[in-house]
Amino acid sequence: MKFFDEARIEVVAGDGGNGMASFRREKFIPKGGPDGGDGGRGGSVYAVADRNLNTLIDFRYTRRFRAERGENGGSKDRYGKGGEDKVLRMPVGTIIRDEDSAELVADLDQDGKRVLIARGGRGGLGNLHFKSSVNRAPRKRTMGKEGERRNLQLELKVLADVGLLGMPNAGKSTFIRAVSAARPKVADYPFTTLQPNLGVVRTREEKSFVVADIPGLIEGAADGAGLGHRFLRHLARTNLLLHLVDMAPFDPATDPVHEARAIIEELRKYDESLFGKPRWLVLNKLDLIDDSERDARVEAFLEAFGHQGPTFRISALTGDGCGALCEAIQLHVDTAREQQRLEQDQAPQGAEGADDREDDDDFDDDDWVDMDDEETDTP
Ligand SMILES: Nc1nc2c(ncn2[C@@H]2O[C@H](COP(=O)(O)OP(=O)(O)OP(=O)(O)O)[C@@H](O)[C@H]2O)c(=O)[nH]1
Ligand SMILES: [Mg+2]
Repeated sequence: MKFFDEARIEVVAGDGGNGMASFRREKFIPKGGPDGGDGGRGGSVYAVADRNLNTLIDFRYTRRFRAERGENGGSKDRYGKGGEDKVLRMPVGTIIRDEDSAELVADLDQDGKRVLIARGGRGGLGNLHFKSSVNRAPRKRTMGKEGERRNLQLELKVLADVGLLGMPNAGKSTFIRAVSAARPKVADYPFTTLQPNLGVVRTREEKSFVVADIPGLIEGAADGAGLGHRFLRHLARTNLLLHLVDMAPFDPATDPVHEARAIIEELRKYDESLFGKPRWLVLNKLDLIDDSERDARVEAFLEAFGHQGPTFRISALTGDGCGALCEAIQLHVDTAREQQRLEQDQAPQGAEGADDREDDDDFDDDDWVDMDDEETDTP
């Protein structure tokens, strides 16, 4: 599965309907007043985050989306019907940018979030509006405004709850295979994983979390060694990092403590906020260590490495300890999500830029249309 997904689309909101200019004509009222109604507003285009979607593939095929035009106003005070809105469903995690201005239009980071991406044009005014004591028979009306038209760039940044960190060969991909349905390639050479992979771990029927498996890091990654550290950006939105350590390296000269410290150092160099995230230590490949030695090796490692925080012992290959680890992760993720929900509820509402744009209600001079300049059905 490709981690990053992109698409380019064009959205076109509906134009507003034109205002009408007409006069009442009734049998015994020879000179009726103005009765031209307003045009309807053009439909707008909205983007809505939908957690049931997980790719932008739909937007690769259909690239142009239009909302309906507003109807023109009619005589006899009839208002034009508003055009229907167009609603585009996108996966949670989609980031929408204006391609021309590079402006961030929306970050659909929560299920159900709805953002206006192209505003429908306002309907024109009928001549009914221009009646005054001095002008009882106005012959003016206005045309509907054009709907907004935008070129947008969509980028899906899948939201993983947990990120895997570790040297190449630590067993990250083996772990994600053990606990999820994801099937990244596993092999006994470094840099098997070249693209991030996601796995959904289901701990109960209604409970799950997403793990991101990224390519391994090595000492000097910040300076470009190995694959560099650019894949760390995929972990920016996670709530928890699992630091996998190979406790039984193939080469006996490799010191797990040295390797583990190197990872922490790369993390520190990369980004303060990633470095500050909750990080759990996961000691892997314990099946390769003899029963009689295991406890002593683990204790010696912990003492030398000095990790503060939860530590787990597993074998990604046999699955030993993976169940308990996933239970603990689920609990942590649930708590973090609850915390985020509380913070969101407390945050001031309506900070969503695009939805708050001023209603463009003013008509410019050149919007005026005089009935005398055009063919109409006036008396
Ligand atoms: N015996 C044993 N072997 C393991 C365990 N976990 C992983 N391995 C082996 O270690 C090797 C590397 O595993 P991967 O899962 O590919 O490691 P990785 O961390 O994803 O490596 P990169 O993608 O290269 O960064 C493979 O040969 C696995 O079979 C374990 O718990 N026990
Ligand atoms: Mg791998």
